[in-house]
Amino acid sequence: MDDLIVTVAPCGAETTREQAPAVPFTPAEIAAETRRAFDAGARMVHVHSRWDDGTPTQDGARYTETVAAIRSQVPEIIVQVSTGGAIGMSAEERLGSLEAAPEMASLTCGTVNFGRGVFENPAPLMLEFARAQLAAGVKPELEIFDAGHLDNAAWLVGKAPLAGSQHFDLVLNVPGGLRGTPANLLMLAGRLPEGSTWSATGIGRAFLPISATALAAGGHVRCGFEDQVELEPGVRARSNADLVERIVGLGGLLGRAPASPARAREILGLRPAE
Ligand code: KMH
Ligand code: ZN
Repeated sequence: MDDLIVTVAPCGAETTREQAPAVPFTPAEIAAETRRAFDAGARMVHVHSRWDDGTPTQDGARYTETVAAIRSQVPEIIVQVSTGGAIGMSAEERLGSLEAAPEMASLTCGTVNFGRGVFENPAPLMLEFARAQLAAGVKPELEIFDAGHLDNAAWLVGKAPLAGSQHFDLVLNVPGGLRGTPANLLMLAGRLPEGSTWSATGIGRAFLPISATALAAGGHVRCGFEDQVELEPGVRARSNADLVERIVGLGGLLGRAPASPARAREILGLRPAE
């Protein structure tokens, strides 16, 4: 079986308890959901921090606390923090998450309409974020929400050369971004630089078609309450682990099995865990 890296995105910045009653907010809740997701086969966690009432925050101390809780419960998992935060946050605020000393961090490669708002990532911000991540020894995950973002990523890598291979997350079906169709995913995957690694994220109803296409095409997959709250139309996921289990099951049918944590780090060009 070919190696599969499932990333779990347990809460994001936007998902509410009305949408997903089990969405975790506190460091302990996020760590417990991450443990269940790891046991189901997830090998990386995309972390957003929230205050206890669910308000999203990029506060460095809160991220440090959240990442410490995750590492104490799930020492093997790859920790990737968000630098996207929530719409309307300043660049300085968004970079607060790097204080948690993650192995990886997200880096969105362009501005995109995002529901009723605009997720702003102009060129100077992208460059500032790339340089901050390089200086901190953090590997970026280049987030692609639309086709032009791949051109922005190539420009960015020209200005701030990243060490080693590039890793992309192709995010489809954000309202305002590229629609979540298999054809769109294959178009993006076909345009990635030689030697890149990639995962795909199918937002909402694009969960199954995008995940299945990525698995068949050799990509990795991200899922979790940040991205979808239903296992299939009309069937709520009870936990992040339910979503991970669905991907691992689909992967098994398609000849893919969860990589060991050590192999996942090797594939992504990360240092072995201590
Ligand atoms: N919450 C979105 C506005 C990221 O984490 O880098 C941005 C986001 C992307 O979630
Ligand atoms: Zn995110």
